[in-house]
Amino acid sequence: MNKDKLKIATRAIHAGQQPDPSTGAIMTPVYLTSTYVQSAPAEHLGYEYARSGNPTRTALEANLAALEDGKYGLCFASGLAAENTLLHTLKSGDHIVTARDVYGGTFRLFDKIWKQLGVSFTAVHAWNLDEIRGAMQPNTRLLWLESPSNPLLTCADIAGAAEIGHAGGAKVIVDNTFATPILQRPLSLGADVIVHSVTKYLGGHSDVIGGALVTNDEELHEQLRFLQNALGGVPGPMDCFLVLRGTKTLAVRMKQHCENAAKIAEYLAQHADVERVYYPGLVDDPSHEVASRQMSDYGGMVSVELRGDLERNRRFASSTKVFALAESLGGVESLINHPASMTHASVPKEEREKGGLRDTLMRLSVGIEDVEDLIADLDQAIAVSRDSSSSPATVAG
Ligand code: LCS
Repeated sequence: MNKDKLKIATRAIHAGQQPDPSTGAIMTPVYLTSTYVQSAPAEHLGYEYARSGNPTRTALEANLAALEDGKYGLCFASGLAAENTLLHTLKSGDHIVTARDVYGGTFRLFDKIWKQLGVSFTAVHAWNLDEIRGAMQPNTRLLWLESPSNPLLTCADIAGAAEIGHAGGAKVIVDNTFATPILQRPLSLGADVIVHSVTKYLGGHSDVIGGALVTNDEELHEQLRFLQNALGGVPGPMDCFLVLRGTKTLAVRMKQHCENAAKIAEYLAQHADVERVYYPGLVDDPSHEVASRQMSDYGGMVSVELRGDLERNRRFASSTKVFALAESLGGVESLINHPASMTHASVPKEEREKGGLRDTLMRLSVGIEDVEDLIADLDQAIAVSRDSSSSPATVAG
């Protein structure tokens, strides 16, 4: 049986993992060790020091690479550590073209860290290929996409954008955190590197922070592997174990996230109090066509604005009982988040608005609870939020 040909739900459970040769343990052990004994100087079993390598991490790196149809995977202490390591392939004078609508921390990394080090960037509406083409410069080294994007859920035409990026000599990066490899595999669409916050769907249970990079480019992988060790932003073995456990159920979880999110998007779209729903699965969503072409389903994230002002929308976010008001996403439990004051507070208001992110927007990470309970919860929160006497003093964040 050719293991490379196994379907993704099978790969999710088995790739990168064999029963432990010494005991037969079916689960990859958590190798809680910082060093490995050598038989003679520089003679060892492939592991020297746990920043450079750890067998639990090796299993996760192989698992994530297999899920993305990639040859090489590398894991990091967080999604931002993965991104920052990738950005270390650049030098002063280089330029990035980035989607405007990306996770606020990604924007902050470009704007507050790398810009000071001489790496400039141009933010574009990545759903518009002409805008991407117009932003490319002779010194553009990276084209950075996030699709679907956080939090507006816009989708970039990855194949079209990759052609433009490559024609300009840039590597094409896709943050695939929202889609996961179950719904979208950007390497097959022409991307050079996939970025993940494994904190989200890959981990899936809101109990771990982690990041990953996957590529098919051997030379780039060797450079990234050097940087992983030289910069040192690696995950611990227990975190790798938790993510390995998470990916085993990724396929079934994504099915339920998608099914629930589609029903919630439909429910919100027909509600008289709703100003706008953002969900690529809705047929009239601007990203529906491109999402249908490059994704197998539309994901578990839905954004919404209720009619009325910011206070009304804040009351809504503070009134849900099953949806917890919190940062993060992609876990089994449903969360609600106010991007302007929480996940995207690090993006200046003017920049947020240029990208179409309004202060009234709320983002839902739809979990895998019974969807009837989720809809009933949103329904009561929308009703409560009509009454300004229930106004909370502040929104957490
Ligand atoms: N990429 C995307 C698309 C993200 O949503 C996040 C975090 C990151 C990268 C960074 O990953 P981390 O370092 O947190 O593992 N997104 C968050 C969010 O929307 N709420 O809290 C964190």
